[in-house]
Amino acid sequence: MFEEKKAEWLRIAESLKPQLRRETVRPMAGMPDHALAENESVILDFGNHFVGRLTLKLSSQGSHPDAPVWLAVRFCENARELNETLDGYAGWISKGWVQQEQAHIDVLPAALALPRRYAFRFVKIDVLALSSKYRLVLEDAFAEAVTAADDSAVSKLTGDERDIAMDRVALRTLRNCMQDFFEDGPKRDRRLWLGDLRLQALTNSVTYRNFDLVRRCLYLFAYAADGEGRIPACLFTEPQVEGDDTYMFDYSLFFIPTLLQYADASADRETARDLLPLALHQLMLAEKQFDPETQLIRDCERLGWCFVDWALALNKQFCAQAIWIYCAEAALQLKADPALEERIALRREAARKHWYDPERHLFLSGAQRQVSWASQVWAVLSGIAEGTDAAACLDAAALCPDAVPMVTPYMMHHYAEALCRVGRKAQALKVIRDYWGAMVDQGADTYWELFNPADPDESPYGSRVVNSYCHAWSCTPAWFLRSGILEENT
Ligand code: RAM
Repeated sequence: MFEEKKAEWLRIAESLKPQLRRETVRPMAGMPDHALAENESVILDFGNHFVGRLTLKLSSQGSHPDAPVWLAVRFCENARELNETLDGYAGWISKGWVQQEQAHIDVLPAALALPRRYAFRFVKIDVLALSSKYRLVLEDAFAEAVTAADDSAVSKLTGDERDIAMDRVALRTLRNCMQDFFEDGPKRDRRLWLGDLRLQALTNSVTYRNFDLVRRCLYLFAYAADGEGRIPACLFTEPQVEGDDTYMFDYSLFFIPTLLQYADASADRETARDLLPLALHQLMLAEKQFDPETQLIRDCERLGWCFVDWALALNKQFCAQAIWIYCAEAALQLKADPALEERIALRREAARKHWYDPERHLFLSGAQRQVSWASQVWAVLSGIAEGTDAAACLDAAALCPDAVPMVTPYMMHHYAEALCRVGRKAQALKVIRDYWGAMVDQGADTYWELFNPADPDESPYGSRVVNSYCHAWSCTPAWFLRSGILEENT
């Protein structure tokens, strides 16, 4: 499907590939004031989070080096990573993501230019071996930092100091994820994911306003759609653009609101027109998941069939229905369709009838009738919860200790947005200050992929050593603080 369009879509995407801005940065602290002996370590602190390539200028002191220098170099996005180790790693994603190198240098002086791009604030250098006849001098350390973002495009935020600090960290997060495309995290996975793109594009529209980059990403996804026209959850761009063989019910559908939001923010109606058939096609593909009798979505056992949040215990059935409605509403804004409007109404009604517990004011999910925060949030955002039920279900979740909690900034974004929807703007601001503000209090320069204040070791991957600490989907405080959504009269 859409095969005849693919070459042109790729051409457009590649024509929008950004020129990266480059800046040379040096450590603000940690450069050693003496020549290093075997087994010594140094920690260079670059003073902020950067994405780039590191060069170390090395020389020697003492006799002519009679053995190679053997170094280990470790890159850490924040200070807590400095104490983490790969020993006994039992996570289920590749430990190859941990940002470390080893190098042997035979001849000094030398410039050791590490070839990989890293995301870091701290660089730890361990001198694993020298000979006793010489010491190692670290003459200089610098990195060429890269981003597609133009800092000068962003206006200054005024007002509450804590909000300004939260906004600064949010901007840094988004900026450092803005590379050849909107990456989900410059440490990991360094890929374009649709769920992340949606929130990046939203925040970009009130900050860097780099609409070409959003447009490029929309076209990359369009090109990466498979033979059935299904948009993958994420894609690779190297060695050539290729969709990942991972599909998520919600992520494919989020192409629709992402396209709508882009068209509204950039006023580029032409792209919306060009990609509309592909966007609407995602709704058609989702039809298979519905029971035509009940108008309810069928649940699915496959882990990750629908993402919603990284809470492994979360049942996604209700959220999937709600997200379909949310995306179908976006489709209506792109193109009026009375038949679709009718289907949305039926599915809202079916969801209410089947999953609402009016006594407890809660929306349930799955055969086990699970209570989760996510279901209440999506009930609000989709309009399944209406009138006073909307605020009531959010309140009821707070009173339900067994409700499956939210664990990612991605889910917390949707919670804060749901609070705004029901007019609880002050509460939304409090949630943002408590949640993202707590990361700032813990010294974050950029926001993390995952933050559970109740469990600092939480990781969806079985080990926090592979967690990412500059993660796209957590950049939205800048959107909340700048878009006007928190203002009382909006
Ligand atoms: C992880 C990444 C990414 C996210 C997916 C669903 O692999 O954190 O950002 O979108 O999960």
